[in-house]
Amino acid sequence: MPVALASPADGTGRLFVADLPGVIRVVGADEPFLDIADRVVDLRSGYDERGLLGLAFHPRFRENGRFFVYYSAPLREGAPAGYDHTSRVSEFRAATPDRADPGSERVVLEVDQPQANHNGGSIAFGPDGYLYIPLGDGGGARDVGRGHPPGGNGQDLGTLLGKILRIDVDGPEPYGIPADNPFVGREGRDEIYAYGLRNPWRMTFDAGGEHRLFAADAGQYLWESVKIIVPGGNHGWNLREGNHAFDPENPYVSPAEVPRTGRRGEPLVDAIIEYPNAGQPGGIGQVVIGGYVYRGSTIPWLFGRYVFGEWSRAGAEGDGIIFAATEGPKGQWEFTEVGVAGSRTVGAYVLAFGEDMERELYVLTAKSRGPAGKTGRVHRIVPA
Ligand SMILES: [Ca+2]
Ligand SMILES: [Ca+2]
Repeated sequence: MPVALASPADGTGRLFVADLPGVIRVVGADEPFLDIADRVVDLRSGYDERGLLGLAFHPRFRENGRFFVYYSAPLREGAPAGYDHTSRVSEFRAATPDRADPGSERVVLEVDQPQANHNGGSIAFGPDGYLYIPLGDGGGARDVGRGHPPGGNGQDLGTLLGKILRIDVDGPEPYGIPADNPFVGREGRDEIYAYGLRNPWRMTFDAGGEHRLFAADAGQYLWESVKIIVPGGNHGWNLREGNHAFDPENPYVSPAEVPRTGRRGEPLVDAIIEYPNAGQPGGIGQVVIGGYVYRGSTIPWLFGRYVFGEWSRAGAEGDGIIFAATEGPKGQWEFTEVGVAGSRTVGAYVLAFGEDMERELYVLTAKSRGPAGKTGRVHRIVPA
């Protein structure tokens, strides 16, 4: 079940794919690059949001062999009672160009997870050389319940859940805090880069332009959205679901009055893309899947557009969709479905997207909802 693709700047052009149960493979190679399945929680075969969720190569991987993974580990000792598991970001090193050293693990950061779902995980290095880590609101639904404080994790600056973090993996161990992180010297955990996220499932930097950070944020029941992440910004959850108001006590109806500010009077950042979930009339699909701004050369009409996806139009058949969005004059992006070989769907669940060193794009799919089976595929997106 491929959920992340990464390509190091080592001149080889190799594509590394993270498989949910805990294996990293090089496309075209027989042997795994790294197998840490025994360090990942036991996954439920039918559906699971836990697993090996992210992979990022150090910007100087060619010289230092360092790379980072995000995975769901068994609940650590000392975690709150009744929690589900612990999210772990670890560093590993390559022993040879083709094989990582599984004994080289250095745990960088751990976050206890009250529920199994909403784990984010698509770690990425920014153009500033810092490591960005997306984390969902802890899980469950509505950002309430065990492990969710009054008002929710997304709006609570005292927790790392419901946030995007930014840390320095080249400074002191286990990690350093960039001096210009937005909550250094004021209320809020210093690791926080942005907040108010529900489940940022797939986050990427634009390889061109101003290198903006895009994150899809999976909605609750009504609204799927994509956000451009603002440093220190409050992206709304759970005061908002997408750009609509949200009421955790009445989650199937969007309240008429949309909040404009958070509890400290700070402005809420609007999503750039929003569409209705299939749970409401006219809905498009089940879960938004974050993609990339296309900066490749083989599909000129796509250049500068944000390519993203939908896990499944109807849910049961794995009829995923690919979209392309174009930036509008007022911060709202218009998007349209992209046909795939004459079809409106890719014929499988869309799980994630990937980008190679030439900035061409890939779509990662599976025909099953869970990690069982061998239907996972990595497709290159090419001109029709
Ligand atoms: Ca969780
Ligand atoms: Ca602080």
